[in-house]
Amino acid sequence: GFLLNVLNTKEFSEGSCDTSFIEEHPELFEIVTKPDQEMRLMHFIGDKVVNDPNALQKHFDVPQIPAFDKIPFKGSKQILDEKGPEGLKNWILDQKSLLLTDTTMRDAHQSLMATRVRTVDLIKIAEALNYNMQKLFSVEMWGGATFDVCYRFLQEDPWDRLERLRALMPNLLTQMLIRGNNTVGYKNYPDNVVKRFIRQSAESGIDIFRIFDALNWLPGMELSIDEVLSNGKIAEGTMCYTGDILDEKRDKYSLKYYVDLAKKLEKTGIQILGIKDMSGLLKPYAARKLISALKDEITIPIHLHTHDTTGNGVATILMATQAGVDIVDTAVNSMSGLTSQPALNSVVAALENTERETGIDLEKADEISRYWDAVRPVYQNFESDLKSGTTEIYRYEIPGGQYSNLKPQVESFGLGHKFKEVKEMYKKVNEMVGDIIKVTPSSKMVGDLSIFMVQNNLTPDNILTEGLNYDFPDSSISYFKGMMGQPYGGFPKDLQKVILKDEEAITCRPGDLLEDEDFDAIYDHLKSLGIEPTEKDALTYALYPKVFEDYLKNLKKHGEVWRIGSDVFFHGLMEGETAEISIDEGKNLIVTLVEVGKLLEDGTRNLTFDINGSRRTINIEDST
Ligand code: 3PY
Ligand code: ZN
Repeated sequence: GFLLNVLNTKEFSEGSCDTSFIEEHPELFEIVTKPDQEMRLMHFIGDKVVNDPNALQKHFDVPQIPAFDKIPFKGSKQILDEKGPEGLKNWILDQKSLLLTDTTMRDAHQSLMATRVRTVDLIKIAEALNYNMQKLFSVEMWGGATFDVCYRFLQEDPWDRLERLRALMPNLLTQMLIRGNNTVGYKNYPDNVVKRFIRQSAESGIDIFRIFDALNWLPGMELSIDEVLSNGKIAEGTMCYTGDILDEKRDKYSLKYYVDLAKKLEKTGIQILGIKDMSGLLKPYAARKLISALKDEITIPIHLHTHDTTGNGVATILMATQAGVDIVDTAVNSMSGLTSQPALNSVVAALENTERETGIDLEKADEISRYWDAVRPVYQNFESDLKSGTTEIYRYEIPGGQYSNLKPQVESFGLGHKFKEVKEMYKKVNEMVGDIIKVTPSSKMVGDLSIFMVQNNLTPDNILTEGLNYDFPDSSISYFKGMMGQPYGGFPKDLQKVILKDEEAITCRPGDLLEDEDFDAIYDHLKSLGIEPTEKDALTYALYPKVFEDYLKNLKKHGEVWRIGSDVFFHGLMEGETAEISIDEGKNLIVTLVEVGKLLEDGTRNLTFDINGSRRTINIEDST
C-alpha cells in the first residue's frame, strides 16, 4: 500500500522528487521495479488522455497480419551472403525480371506522414513481408529522416528498430538512405563520425547503402562509398535528378551531365548506380532516354527511385523498365502515390505475363497492402491534405518529403495565406542561387530562404541591396559558406557576399576542416548521465547531442513507450476502453481506463485504471 502510494505521486512518477529515501534502501527497489515501469507508462497514457488535443475519441480497426509459412528459402540476402557484393552485382545483371525495392518502411511514410510510423507497426508486418514477398530485391527501412524522428518525436531508438527488423527479415536485403557526409543529419560531420556510423549501421544490419550528396558533388560521397565497400556491403552511389532532360532550354542538367556523373560514380567502385528523383521530375519519356543512355555507357546495375507527386510515377517506372532499368523503388499500394513512391502492387500487375514480370504474388502483396490500409488512419494527423497528383511540381521542383511538410512550416510562420507565394518564391530562389539540386539539406536551404524572403518582402530584384540589412537563415549561411559542398556551376558571387557579409567561404570538403569527434569524451559524458553507453548511443550523441539527451530524459520519465500500440500512443484511451499494452518482451498488461475524474481544485484530475484486474488511480495535472 505504502509503496503504491509513493509510486502514484506525481513527483515520483516524473522522477522529480527527492528519492534519497529509496536510494538508501536498495531492498525496496526490487519490489518497486515492475510497478514503476507500469506506472510510468500509465502516466504517459494519462497525460495523453488529459492533455493532448490530438487524442481522438475514436476506435481504430486492428490491422490484420497475413498468414505466412516460415519455411526457409533463398532470398536476395542469401545471394549477397553466398556470392559477396560483386556476385550480387552480377546476379542483378543476370535477372530478366524487374527487381523491386519496397520503400513502405522508410520513404513512403517519410513522404506521406512526416516519418511518424512507429517500430511496433513495422515489426508486426516484417515477417509476413519476408516470407510472402520472397522475390523482393530489398526493403528500404532505415535512414533519411527516420533516425532523428525516432528519437525526437517517437521516443524510440532507431538502432533497436533496425536490429529487430533485420532479425525478422532474414531473407531480404535491407537498405538505407545516407546523405553522404551528412549521414542521417542536416550538416557535415567529422570523418570519423561518418565512418563509425557506417560501420555500426552495417553491423546492426544494413546491406545496401544508398549514398547521395545534396549537390551531386562527388567529394561529398567518396568517404561514405569507401567505408561501405571496406565493410563488405553494397554501395549504391547515387545521382539526384533535377530539371528536365527533354527540355532543350533547361540545359544545365542535360543528358550529358548525368551520363558523365554516372561514369565518375562507376569509377569509385560502387556496385549499383542509384538515380534519385526525389521530386518526381523524371517524366516517363525522360526516364526512357536516361536509362537507355546509361545502359550504353555504364556496366553496373541501375536502381531508380522516384516519387509519384505528379501522378506520372508508374508510367516513369514502366518506361524505365522498357529501357532496361534493373531495380525500381515502389511502396505497397495503400502507402503509395502522391508524395510517396509509385504503387508496388500496380507495377507487379502491369508486368504480369510480360518478359519482365516480377514474380511477386499479387494476392500476397495485396494482403500486405490491406495491413497498411488499417494502420494508416492512426497517423492521419500527420498527413497532408494533398488529394491528387499535381503537375505544379514540375514548376516548383519541391521534393516529396518537403512538399508535404512545407505547408505546416509556412503556417508556423503565420504565412499560411501566402503559401502560393512561398512556392513561387521557391522557384525564384532556385533560379537566384543558380539552379541547384534540391534535396536534403539543400532543399531545406531553398525552402527556408523562400519563407524568409516572403516574410521580409525581399525579392530576387532587391536582394543584392536590401539583403545587406538582414541576417539570413542559418541554412543560407551554411550553404553559401560551402558547408553543404560545392554546387555544380559554382555560387553566384554577388549574392554570396550579401549573405555571408564578412565571412569567408570554403572550397574544400567540409570534413577536411572538421576535427575528429572525441568519442572517449562522449562515452564519459554519457556515463555521467547515468547510462552504460554503447557505440550506438555514442554515435547518436555525436549526431544529435541535444535530441539524444532529451530522449534519455523522456525514457527515464516514461519508460519504454515504444512498446505501446500506436492507437494508444497517439490517441490515448477512451473512458471504458481496454487495450493490451506491452511493457516488456512477452509481458503484456490488460489496461482499462475506468474513469477520468473531474477537475480538482489543484488543477489535477484523478484517472482510474484497471490494470490486470487491480484498480490504480493516477493523478494527472490538467494543463489544457
Ligand atoms: C532524405 O534525405 O531523407 C530524403 O529522403 C531526401 O529525398
Ligand atoms: Zn525519396
